[in-house]
Amino acid sequence: MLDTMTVPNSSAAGTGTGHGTGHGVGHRAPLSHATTEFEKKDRCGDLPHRPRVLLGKMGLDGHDRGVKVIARALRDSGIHVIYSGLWQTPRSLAISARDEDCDVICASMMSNSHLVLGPKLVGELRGMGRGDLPVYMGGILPQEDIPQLKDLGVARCFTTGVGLLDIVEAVRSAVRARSATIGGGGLTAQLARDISLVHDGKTLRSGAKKRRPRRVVGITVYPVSLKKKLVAQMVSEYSRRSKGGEAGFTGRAAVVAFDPMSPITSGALLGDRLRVDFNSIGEGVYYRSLAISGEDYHALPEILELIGGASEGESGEDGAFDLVFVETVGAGQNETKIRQYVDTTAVVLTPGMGDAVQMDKAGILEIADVFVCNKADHPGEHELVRDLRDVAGRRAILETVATRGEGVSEVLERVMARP
Ligand code: B12
Repeated sequence: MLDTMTVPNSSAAGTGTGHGTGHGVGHRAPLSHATTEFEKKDRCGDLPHRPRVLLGKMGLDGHDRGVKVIARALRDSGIHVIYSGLWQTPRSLAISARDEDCDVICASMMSNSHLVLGPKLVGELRGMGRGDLPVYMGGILPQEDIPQLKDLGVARCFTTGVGLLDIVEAVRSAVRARSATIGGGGLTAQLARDISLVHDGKTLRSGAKKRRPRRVVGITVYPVSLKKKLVAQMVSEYSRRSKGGEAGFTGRAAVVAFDPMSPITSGALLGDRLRVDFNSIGEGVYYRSLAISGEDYHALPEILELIGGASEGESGEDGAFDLVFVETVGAGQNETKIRQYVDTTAVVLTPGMGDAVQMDKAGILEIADVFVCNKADHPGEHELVRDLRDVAGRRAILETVATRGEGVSEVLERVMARP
């Protein structure tokens, strides 16, 4: 069995072929072949917990090929990977790592800004009380810069050509058994740790405050839709209204986003943060990604209470989390369990999703309190709304174009209203 990465095209391995040679396209692999092969295997089952890795790129660096190859290899080794996307700042990466309770940050640097941004990331983590979190850095790192990066606090450096199994091993070596308390890490870091422990069925520290948030909204999709962008927009809108002192909008908003865990490796790719522009949303929002098998939401009630209790009694930027969105894995017609855990369920649909007969089948459409037709600017929208009217009864049908923020306020108002 194959237990390595094979890269038929040498340029894909990033072995140093530069732009001068046409980006290294010497020999083209046939399009019928994947450029990489990697055996899916749980390489982390022996660790105290599934490693959680934040993979990110800081600064104006658009080279995302390598980071995607790493993300897949880590996922296919049983690791939970949170990919933050491009154009992150040292601060946004540090916040993500703290909120997601990661074991390690893997920063991929190809824009020659490693000597500036790497140390800044280390500084941000220390400022947040999570200086214990190791920063690994890889990509185009000249050998002569590596001692300086290490002196400035970067734990490990990797250069192009590093094997994927070596990266998996490095991530494994960063995993330490989780302590129940995080000294000096502040309320949010502690909340993140509490959630990890509860989600993994481990013992929670005594004295953790618990309170169910004022409003818990489930957001699910059928069959596929851009719900993440919609949630990001609603969170932004909530924050704006709450800061403006609008009646009914108090405290802060949080998101718990579930993604599927591989039945083969137990790995997961938690890509939800990609859709949320944390640089503009600010730090007030707590966002947490979690992997689950099927519809196993057994830990959700306690997680919700921990979020609600975490900042209870605090005010302003540190105020309590009064609204929590729960994003489900979605896309299954009979994915209906989430209804038991939330106050209101919004089902997000998109035009062109299927014929009207599908609408009459039992399942996800029955649990909707609100229907949201997203991508309402796409062909087939009128037909979707017409077909939905036949099954919706008195339930609201709202239209949004989440990418432009259109219709978002109406959805937020509807899900906040008491049934
Ligand atoms: C493909 C490529 C591109 C593609 C990018 C496609 C994409 N979506 O990613 C395109 C054509 C768009 C591009 C554009 C540019 N590129 Co270019 N590009 C490359 C090239 C040829 C290969 C990169 C690659 O994909 N490798 C394959 C992947 C699988 O490997 P990898 O990225 O190296 O990742 C591996 C390892 O490095 C490691 N790794 C990477 N990150 C991390 C992180 C951690 C924590 C760990 C553990 C490991 C690790 O693991 C991966 C798997 O082994 C390199 C040269 C080279 N041979 O490296 C230049 C290169 C990276 N590009 C370069 C430059 C300058 C540019 C441009 C600025 C050119 C220009 N003037 O317009 C633009 C900038 C684009 C942007 N928006 O940022 C320079 C960077 C120089 C530097 N930093 O000092 C390089 C090195 C070329 C050179 N020799 O000058 N580029």
